Amino acid sequence: MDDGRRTHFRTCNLCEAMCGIRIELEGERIAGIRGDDDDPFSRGHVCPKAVALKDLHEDPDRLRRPVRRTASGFSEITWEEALAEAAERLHAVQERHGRDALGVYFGNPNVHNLGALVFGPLLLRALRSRNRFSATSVDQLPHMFASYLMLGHQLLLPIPDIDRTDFMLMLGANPLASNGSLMTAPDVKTRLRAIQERGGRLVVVDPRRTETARIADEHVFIAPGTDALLLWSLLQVVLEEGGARLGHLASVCDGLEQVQALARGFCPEQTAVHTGVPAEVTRRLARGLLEAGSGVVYGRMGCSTQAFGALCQWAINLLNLVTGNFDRPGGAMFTSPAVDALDLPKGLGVGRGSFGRWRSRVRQLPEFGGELPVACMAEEMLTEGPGQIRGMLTLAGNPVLSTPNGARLDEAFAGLETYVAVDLYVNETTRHAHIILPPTSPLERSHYDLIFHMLAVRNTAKFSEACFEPPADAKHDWQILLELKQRLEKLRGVGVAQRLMDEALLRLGPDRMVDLGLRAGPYGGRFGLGKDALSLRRLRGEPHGVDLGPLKACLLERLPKGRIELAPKLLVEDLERLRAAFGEAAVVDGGDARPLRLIGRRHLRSNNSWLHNAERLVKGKDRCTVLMHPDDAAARGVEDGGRVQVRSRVGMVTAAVELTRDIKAGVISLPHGWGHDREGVELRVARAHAGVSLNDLTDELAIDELCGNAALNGLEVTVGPA
Ligand SMILES: Nc1nc2c(c(=O)[nH]1)N[C@H]1C(S)=C(S)[C@@H](COP(=O)(O)OP(=O)(O)OC[C@H]3O[C@@H](n4cnc5c(=O)[nH]c(N)nc54)[C@H](O)[C@@H]3O)O[C@H]1N2
Ligand SMILES: Nc1nc2c(c(=O)[nH]1)N[C@H]1C(S)=C(S)[C@@H](COP(=O)(O)OP(=O)(O)OC[C@H]3O[C@@H](n4cnc5c(=O)[nH]c(N)nc54)[C@H](O)[C@@H]3O)O[C@H]1N2
Ligand code: SF4
Ligand SMILES: [Mo]
Repeated sequence: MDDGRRTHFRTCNLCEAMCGIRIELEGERIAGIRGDDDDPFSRGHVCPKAVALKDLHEDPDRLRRPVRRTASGFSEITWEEALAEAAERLHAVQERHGRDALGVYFGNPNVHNLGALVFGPLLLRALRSRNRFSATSVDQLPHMFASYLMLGHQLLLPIPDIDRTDFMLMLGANPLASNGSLMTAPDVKTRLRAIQERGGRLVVVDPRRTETARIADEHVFIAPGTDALLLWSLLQVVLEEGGARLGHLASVCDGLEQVQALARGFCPEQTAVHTGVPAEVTRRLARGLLEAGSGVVYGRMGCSTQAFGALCQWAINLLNLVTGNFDRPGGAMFTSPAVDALDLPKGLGVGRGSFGRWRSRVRQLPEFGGELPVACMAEEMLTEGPGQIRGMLTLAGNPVLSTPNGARLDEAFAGLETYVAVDLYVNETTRHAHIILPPTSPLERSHYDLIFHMLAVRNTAKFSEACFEPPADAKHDWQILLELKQRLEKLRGVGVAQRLMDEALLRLGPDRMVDLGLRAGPYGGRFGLGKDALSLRRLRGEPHGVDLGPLKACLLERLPKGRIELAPKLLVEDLERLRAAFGEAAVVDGGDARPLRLIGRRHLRSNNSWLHNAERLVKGKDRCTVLMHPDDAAARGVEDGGRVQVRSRVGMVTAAVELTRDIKAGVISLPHGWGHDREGVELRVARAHAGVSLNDLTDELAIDELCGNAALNGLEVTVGPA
């Protein structure tokens, strides 16, 4: 329009909820950001972080040009200099010390970034290092592990059909703060309330009475790290009282008898002493699940990042299976995404998964899906000897704040021979980089959610155009990654064919890949030409997105091997570890001077380790506080509002304490992603609201020993007045 006003519609890419947003523009200025009422999925909902897209775009601390670290801080250099030096450095480390001497960390924002998802894996593969790490192993690894072993594909993840369920049993998740995870459900609060409005029930199991627990019909306190026991007791009651109702999946399931036999060992009366959940409550919950028209058990971070995360996700799948709620409306369902990463031509899609093909050098932790657990990253850098990591490449991540024993990792990064980062900021990790390559801002890119459409509670498709034309000298993540790959291969003397291929990909870009995926997918007519067939062109004409309907039963078509393994050997064997761990130890009931158990928490206005540089998201009362039960405080001489020292095997932090009966006695909570007050961090606002890092307390030795995921929750700590 002539006055320079326009409205731009897109999807917010900050968390998993995929909210549609409406950006009002006056020339190049963002006049406002609000929810898009016409988005068929999010229906106008947004959270306070959506407006932070403006802050992020305009943030003077956000890097716009590549920088090199010098004795007096970072200084800007040209892209040519930066890419050439970055490639030479990465190449030199591998030449000098071998391929595995270069480690890579692939951070969380990559999964919210179309270009990085499409082209990042090409660079990662080209590096041919076994020392690949990502946020997966401080997150959803157990879900992928269980799907890999039970269903034959790591990304065939069950999604709770919350829009139709009559009974939802939620463990270790707080969607009212997180907006949902492995459950893309914009406006989740309204969706949860709707369960109640149609006469259903929501039950939350959590060591803290969370925002979500407050709106639930029932909240059950549990001792951290004991969910696997509760879940197996639920299985015991369900199988004893309801029998196995595998329904339409009965003929493809193997191992039912073994599961039935195993469940007998987990009477609710026996597990209650450890979980703190009374046996009658467990029985009531099991009956609730059996009696509901449809029901679903859903467990997330609290259940995933703990010592028995894989056992938890296995048991959750089993509960949904044996109650007949797997792949059934109102239960745990599977998406039929418009771009199906499970079904793309080889090389482009996501592999079925792998486990234990190699092990980490120092601690012998197993590979999963081509990656090693990030809990062993620091020791691989710090332990001398052949195969030691001497150089790192981090892509959109901040592992110093995000992974266990961050302080040790901090020290490890400081000592590297080479470190190249692709990131928007000089954060707690990238401050150690020799070169930082900054991508465009999210509003300067097109977007399609390759991952979150696959994890959504409804089938939809939406493509977002870039809101702004990027500056002439800016590069997208995917361009940086592909150009790095090209330069590395040139240094290695890779053949012409490969180079031509990369040239072609650089010209093609990620949008064309989305088009290919859409046309190859279930709504694209499998390359047919139907008028309504989904294509990029069609999505471009529908800026609010396209609704493809509720989830459909589709598992039988999607199972790669056509069978479901109910009792995978690795998981069955791991039950021994669970039994051994809870042989004699008594429940943590708090109120005395024994060590406490530390858990994390999220806040609506935070996003992992970043977005704290947006004033409007950090202003107000300090959020990086310790929550503690008054009885535990009294036993330690701690006063409300005072400061406490929290100590673990690996570190100590000091923070303000808030006393509350909303946390189970014996447990304390501290949020993660804070601790910005480190030398060299270039985040002015965040530094003024620094907080302390939870991951200076979490222990890299605390892992789920089966799959290697970090056990961030349930750590033993001691607390006293500061
Ligand atoms: N104790 C504890 N620790 C946790 C958790 C917990 O619950 N408790 N949660 C864990 C979970 S679930 C996760 S996913 C991890 C996340 O941890 P990380 O993988 O480290 O991810 P973030 O903290 O989101 O990384 C933020 C960095 O990515 C950069 N960035 C953002 N967008 C882009 C982009 O488009 N391109 C590029 N190149 N860079 C970008 C930002 O500038 C910022 O520096 O933290 C984990 N750590
Ligand atoms: N605002 C905001 N939204 C986010 C993020 C963010 O940082 N901020 N991060 C995004 C990311 S990367 C992810 S992975 C998702 C995570 O989304 P969620 O899985 O919903 O994560 P949390 O909010 O950390 O909720 C975990 C809950 O587990 C509880 N808990 C801790 N230990 C245990 C235990 O042993 N057993 C049980 N039953 N419960 C336990 C905690 O008290 C907490 O309430 O959120 C995403 N959305
Ligand atoms: S809930 Fe998530 S996707 Fe929606 S506006 Fe907030 S940050 Fe963006
Ligand atoms: Mo995450």
